[in-house]
Amino acid sequence: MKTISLIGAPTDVGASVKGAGMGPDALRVAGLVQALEARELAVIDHGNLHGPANPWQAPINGLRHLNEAIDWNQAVYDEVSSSLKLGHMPMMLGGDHCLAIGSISAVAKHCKDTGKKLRVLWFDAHADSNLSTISPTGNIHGMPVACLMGHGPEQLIAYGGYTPAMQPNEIRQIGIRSVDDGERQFIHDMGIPVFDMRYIDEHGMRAVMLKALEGVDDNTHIHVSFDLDCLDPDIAPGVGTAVLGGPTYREAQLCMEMIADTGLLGSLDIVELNPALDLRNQTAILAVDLIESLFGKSTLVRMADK
Ligand code: 5AB
Ligand code: MN
Ligand code: MN
Ligand code: MN
Repeated sequence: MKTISLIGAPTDVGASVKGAGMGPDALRVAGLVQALEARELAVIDHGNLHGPANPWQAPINGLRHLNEAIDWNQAVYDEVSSSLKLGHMPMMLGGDHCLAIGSISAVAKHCKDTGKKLRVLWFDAHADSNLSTISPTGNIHGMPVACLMGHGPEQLIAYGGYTPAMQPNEIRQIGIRSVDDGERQFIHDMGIPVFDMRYIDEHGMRAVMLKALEGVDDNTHIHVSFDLDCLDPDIAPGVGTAVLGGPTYREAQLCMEMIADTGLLGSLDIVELNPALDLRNQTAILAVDLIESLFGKSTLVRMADK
């Protein structure tokens, strides 16, 4: 039986909208543990990590709350690493998306140590590829992809003891529709593969996921970093930085189902849920619904083979 470690990281130090710190508990209230147990998974809920409070300060040298982000990511790195060492599947419950620096650094180190190939599937409305010099906000939740690729403050780029944690060819970004000018250049220069909303509109989600999963094999560890603002705000209003025009309910389900079919999911982040902006916890409930599909709950009724 597969064992899932739930790791709550209740902070919004990387954002400028308050509330993401309540994400882990809203997911628990929405029935996350029970839903996973119903999938015949063993669940260990490690509760919530502890870290510095949000000092709510303006950015300094283009970075808001750097020291707090360093500490939170160290806590996430340590907990995700120990979960992986035990052979469990870590599920990091954010919290804002800056926490993916710690979680993916731990996953990348694990892959390096065990000789696995890494494939990160980054679902997001945003590219999260800002640098302190180009970010319009200084918010570190807009910078995790750049940090993981070795571009960022030195304390955020080498949790595993080396940098970069990840190469551009190890990530696929899906659902992107809000990119800052500086980020556009960075993504281009780095060669990060992006399936933006226009690409999804033109080719369809099935084609996108087939491409995003191209090249994975039995030795691949898939990490899903799910920023809930990837989803259309009509179905997922409980996020701090909503952007019109995201994937529909069915498109999102299809993504989860196609990942489940690979059997290669190794770790997961669920981030950017903001219960203070949600309506009757609907975004958390939707997240749990999608997670069920990611773990193989399928509505598929097979057509009789002819
Ligand atoms: B999220 C913005 N690009 O850098 C910035 O929610 C938004 O983790 C970042 O994707 C959104 O502040 C970060 C304007
Ligand atoms: Mn994000
Ligand atoms: Mn986002
Ligand atoms: Mn956001």
